[in-house]
Amino acid sequence: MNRIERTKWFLDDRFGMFIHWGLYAIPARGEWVRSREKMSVEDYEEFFEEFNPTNYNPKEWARAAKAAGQKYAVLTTKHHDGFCLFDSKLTDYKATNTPAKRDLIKEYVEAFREEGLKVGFYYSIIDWYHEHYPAFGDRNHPMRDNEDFKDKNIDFDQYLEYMHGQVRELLTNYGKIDIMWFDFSYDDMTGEKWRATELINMIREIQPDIIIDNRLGGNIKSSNPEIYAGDFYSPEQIVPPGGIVDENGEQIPWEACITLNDNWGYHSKDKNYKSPKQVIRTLVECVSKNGNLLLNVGPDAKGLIPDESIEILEVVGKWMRRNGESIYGCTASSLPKPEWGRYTQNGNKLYAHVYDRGIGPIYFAGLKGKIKKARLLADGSELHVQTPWMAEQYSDIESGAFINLAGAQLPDEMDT
Ligand code: FUL
Repeated sequence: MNRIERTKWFLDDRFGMFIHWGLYAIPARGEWVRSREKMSVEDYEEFFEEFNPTNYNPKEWARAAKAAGQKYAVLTTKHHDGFCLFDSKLTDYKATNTPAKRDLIKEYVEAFREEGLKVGFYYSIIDWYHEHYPAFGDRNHPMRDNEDFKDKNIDFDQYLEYMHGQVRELLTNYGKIDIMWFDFSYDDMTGEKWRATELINMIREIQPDIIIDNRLGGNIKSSNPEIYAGDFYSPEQIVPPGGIVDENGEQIPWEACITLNDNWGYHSKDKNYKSPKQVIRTLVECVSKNGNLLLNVGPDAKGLIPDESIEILEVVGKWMRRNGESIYGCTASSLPKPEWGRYTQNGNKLYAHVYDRGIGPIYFAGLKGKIKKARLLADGSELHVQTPWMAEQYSDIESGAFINLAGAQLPDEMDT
């Protein structure tokens, strides 16, 4: 399988749930808390001893994702703090050794599969816990200024063995996995420092169809398959203007990952949530540029997705039930970007996402005589293709068409 074949389902599905969950849900100040607050091993250890998410029910997560119209999910199996949600034989720093005493990844995989969703693993190649992960070589390491760690005997190869070994475990012990989402290479850490090519080859051997993100390093925009570093590009907190193409101008699959508030991991004080309408527009924005949206939730220490997030997902789901056809299987349109909103397209069906309805009919440049019929997607009702009075005096009327939205009921969050 090549990249195009591998990513077919992914680009059709368009919308997924990102889940950041780990010990950091207890301090509830985001997933970087250990580094940002330079917490010592001992300080952080408290959360390990306490971790007991009694409300963890991944079936509920899966149902929330499905009801929102999401088709796949990606969960943090290990974030930068090194804590493993899965029962790794290679470490004691794992959920089965906390009061939780459960392999949280196993339950996640089973629950999401049961709901018919595709399953992805986030795995951090950064590790602030492992004794052979270089504290002084990583400007984000919590121990970076701690003199005790300065001359520590680090054998990075041992860390690489561990990291590769854990990826092997993850892809061997949980059945078929659809996405491997690595995070992240930086600065001078080119892919080879992580032995990325070897890692990717191993992954392909175990799970030939899996798709892999680009964060092991390497240049994803290169058209040379030898140095090609993953299946899709993963812009963070941004929808790349103009989409993403390689050096030959070919489309590269991409997925924007975006938070619902301003944090990935649970943050009890961060109430800066996006509105459902902003989320829907972000999803449309991605698809209108040939991309996916991976929308994040950060469950709390008990294992519950915050109510605010659930409420947003419900509204998005309501919109998706009526308008999902304009998202799934859709791509960018080759038509020029309209002044009033965005287009998505599936074959000869064009979807007009109208953000600014204005007054009077809306104008479709370049489509004169090409619109067979027009329907309001939300309820299937008929819309009229109509040339307004005196339209012949408008400058580019020759090539365009008008659709009258008068009388169309467009509820606030359903303005497609
Ligand atoms: C970043 C990480 O450092 C964040 O914590 C988060 O996981 C995000 C998706 O990727 O690079």
